[in-house]
Amino acid sequence: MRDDPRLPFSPRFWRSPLRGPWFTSVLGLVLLVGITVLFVTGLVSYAAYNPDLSPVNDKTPDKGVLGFYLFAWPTSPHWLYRLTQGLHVTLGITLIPVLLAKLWSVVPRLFALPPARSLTHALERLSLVLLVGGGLFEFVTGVLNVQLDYVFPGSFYVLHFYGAWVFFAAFVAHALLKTPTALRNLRRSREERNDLVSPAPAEPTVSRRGALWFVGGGSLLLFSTTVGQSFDWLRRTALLAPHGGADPGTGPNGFQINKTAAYAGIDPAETSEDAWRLVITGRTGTVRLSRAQLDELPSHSAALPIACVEGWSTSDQWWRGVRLRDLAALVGYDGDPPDLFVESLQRHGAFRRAALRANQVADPRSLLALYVNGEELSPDHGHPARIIVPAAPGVLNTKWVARLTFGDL
Ligand SMILES: Nc1nc2c(c(=O)[nH]1)N[C@H]1C(S)=C(S)[C@@H](COP(=O)(O)O)O[C@H]1N2
Ligand SMILES: [Mo]
Repeated sequence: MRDDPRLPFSPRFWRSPLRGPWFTSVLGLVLLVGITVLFVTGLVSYAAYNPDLSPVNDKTPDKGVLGFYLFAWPTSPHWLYRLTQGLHVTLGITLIPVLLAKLWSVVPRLFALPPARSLTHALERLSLVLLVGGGLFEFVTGVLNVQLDYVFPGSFYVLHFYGAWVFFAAFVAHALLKTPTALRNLRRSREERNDLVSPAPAEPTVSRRGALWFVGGGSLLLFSTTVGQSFDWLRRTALLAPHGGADPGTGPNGFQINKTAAYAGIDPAETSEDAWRLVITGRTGTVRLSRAQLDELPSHSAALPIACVEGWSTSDQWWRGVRLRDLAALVGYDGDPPDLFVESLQRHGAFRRAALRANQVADPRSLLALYVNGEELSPDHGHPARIIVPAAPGVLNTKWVARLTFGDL
């Protein structure tokens, strides 16, 4: 089999003159940096959900020791999640051509015979299965989640989270093994002959550098059609994201909508002045407030973005409403406010409830917002009231709020 050039097990089957240590090393070093950033921003995004605060925030209850690093997500700078998650998604999409080119450059090794020359070689190949499989799995689940809007209902977080740890463990082993060689390969003036170099190369149609430019061009194309998701004035260039959601229209409420009121099953009758009451519970009991009564409480403004786990974000919007810590004071927390459990009018769906940590409640910019950019909240942005917290992922900014329960979680 090894000698039949018609079969991929033969080195002579692979004829591209581009393959070789230099090409593989350049791509490998780009991925070394890029995937490390993806892993860190991914872990950070998970921490931003405050999964250790309450089971409603926790999409991976069996995480065990993998949650060792969780911390109280800060509220400053207010654009923190916008940055980390925009970076995570945009960089992930940008790296796709590099990942594919890297896999292409080493594909002959996948077929190398004998499958294992020694125990170490067998272990190395096993780690490659986890590396390649894990890498493809993380990229595919990530892209599908952004593009198809939560295709794995409830389970995306679980898959992507555990997948990340498996992938990154294999990635670290691989990087420790290969980085010194990759750096050496870049410094060499002449290409080494190794198993990646075809023994029977075809005529080149493009130089190695040309091929790298091609990969880089692909990345640039993906980058330039994605990065606009994080900037209002570039949003129209974000052809790959955000996916086709509801058209927000123009005017004060004319910014990106995640789920519409209709989608969430919010009946306009429930949000009317007559029907809607905010129920606040705390140390001293329960208070029910109508929308008119909320309007009489001291109102405050804060300029804050919406930043979704899908990577898109808005610029700062001007929100106006009642401070969460003032609402805590109404039910017996005069000094330091406690944690807060928020429930929406929405009856189904993972994001109808969220828990906020005491540090988020205490921030004077954290509001139960009633207005945005000088106008009443639109139904799709959470009328009659929604949560807005600085630096928090969009998912914690619950819309159509019905009930607030203050107390340590
Ligand atoms: N009740 C409820 N609130 C919700 C959601 C939801 O599905 N239901 N989606 C959340 C998510 S994931 C995001 S990104 C923001 C989006 O807010 P926007 O539609 O006003 O931009 O709302 C959050 N609040
Ligand atoms: Mo979101």
